[in-house]
Amino acid sequence: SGVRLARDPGSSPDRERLTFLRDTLAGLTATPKAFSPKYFYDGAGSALFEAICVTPEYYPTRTETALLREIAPALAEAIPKGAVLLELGSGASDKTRMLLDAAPWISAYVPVDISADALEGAVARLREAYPVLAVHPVVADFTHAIDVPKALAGRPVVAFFPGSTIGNFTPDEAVALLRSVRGRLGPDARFIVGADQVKDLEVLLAAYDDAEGVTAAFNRNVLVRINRELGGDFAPEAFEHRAVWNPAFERIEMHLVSREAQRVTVAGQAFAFEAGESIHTENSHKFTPASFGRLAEAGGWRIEKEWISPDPAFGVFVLRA
Ligand code: AVJ
Repeated sequence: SGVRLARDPGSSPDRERLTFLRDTLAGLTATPKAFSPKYFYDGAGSALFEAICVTPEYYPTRTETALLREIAPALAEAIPKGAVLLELGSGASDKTRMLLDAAPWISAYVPVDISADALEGAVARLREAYPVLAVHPVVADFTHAIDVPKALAGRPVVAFFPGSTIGNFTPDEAVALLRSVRGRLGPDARFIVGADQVKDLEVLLAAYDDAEGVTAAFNRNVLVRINRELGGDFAPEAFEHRAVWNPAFERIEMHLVSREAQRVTVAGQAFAFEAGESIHTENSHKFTPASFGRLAEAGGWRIEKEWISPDPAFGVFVLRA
């Protein structure tokens, strides 16, 4: 496609592959074994995530989208004239439209995503729908690079972090991310964050283990990606998809559980799995308004406004530095 994507200047496809390799080998050596959820999002993984969003069980996307549509006029009040909207982990950029429509005075949009494939499609669609909006896509791991392009310097910035992606971080990591966004965007910044809420266990578990098996395929896709990009020999079906609630940390965990004792090789290194041994692939923390408020405060922000949808509860928060 004709979409030009800026890259995190500190990165290149070679370095990204090496980081993926190093993190994967470290994760397979660790006890318990674990991967970072950011590696789910190659082209196929981003497409599988979009497919999860339309399963009947996965309520967060449609719930947050409906909430954003409803509160868009109030959110628009938090967006200054001429603002740059910077989105962390923008994916398909579908929810962004709610803000662009409610605040047509947004002058530029900077979607940051780890998946070049997801960005290309999203940007092509956005440029068509919003021809006067300046769109500056950046391919980057947003935990490393969240700078506003130089051409847009001086304009007020509103950061947007929907989808409860903040829940994929441990509290320490989330605080570090909140602090770094605050540090880079300055004292006048606003941060609009979506954060899924603690709720009925059956509803939560079903959302991460849909009947059609889309989430299972999403989870196993990281093994397919390791095989292709790092030279691995995982048999993805030899691992069972499992979603569990961890009450101590108030989070859903996804695991890939080895169905039998087996050996797997990645980049020439062998790793042994016992029957029933798991790779911890994702945390999805769930919040209450109080627990999210404590997190935001530890990250250097205060909650200016908050909205929680009626069941299933999902929160949208406007943070001020
Ligand atoms: C990336 C945070 C939106 O944790 O709910 C969906 C990813 N994982 N199903 C989440 C995901 C399993 C998702 N977010």
